[in-house]
Amino acid sequence: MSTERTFIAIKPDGVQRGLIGEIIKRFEQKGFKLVAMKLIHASADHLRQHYADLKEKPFFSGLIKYMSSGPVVAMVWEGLGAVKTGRVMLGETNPADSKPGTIRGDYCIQIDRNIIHGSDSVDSAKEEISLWFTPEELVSYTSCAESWIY
Ligand code: DAT
Ligand code: MG
Repeated sequence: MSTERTFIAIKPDGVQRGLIGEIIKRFEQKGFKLVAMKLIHASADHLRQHYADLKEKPFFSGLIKYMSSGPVVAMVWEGLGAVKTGRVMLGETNPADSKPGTIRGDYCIQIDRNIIHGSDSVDSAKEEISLWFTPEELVSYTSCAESWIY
């Protein structure tokens, strides 16, 4: 059983457009396990930390304004290849380049309103998970591993 974890967040536009259930459904039915989830209206400071790598980009301030404009659904999903497969399920950063069947390919059209975040590496996933969740908020499936089929 793989315990690789990825941080996934439904952005404010995804929440406002009623896509929470659809997005959770895709990760759940794919076979990943939900290990943490919360609805949170994140502060601009918190989001500046989350997107620290992008602070020199021209779109940074717009990105922080958008991400702090309403609540987001922050989640941690676990399973074999969760980071890479999660990114495949999201599609490309620009929805215009995202294939139908991916989340961004199916539900959005603008790069600056692309409804969902997903960690891009195992290392960044670890950093993001620790930024958004305390260790106590992450459940462990290890104790029930025998009864899980994958
Ligand atoms: P991703 O979210 O696919 O990991 P990223 O980390 O490069 O992409 O950028 C983070 C977010 O910033 C992205 O989801 C949407 C926004 N963004 C990226 N490039 C942009 C651009 N050229 N103009 C406006 N927003 C952009
Ligand atoms: Mg990124």
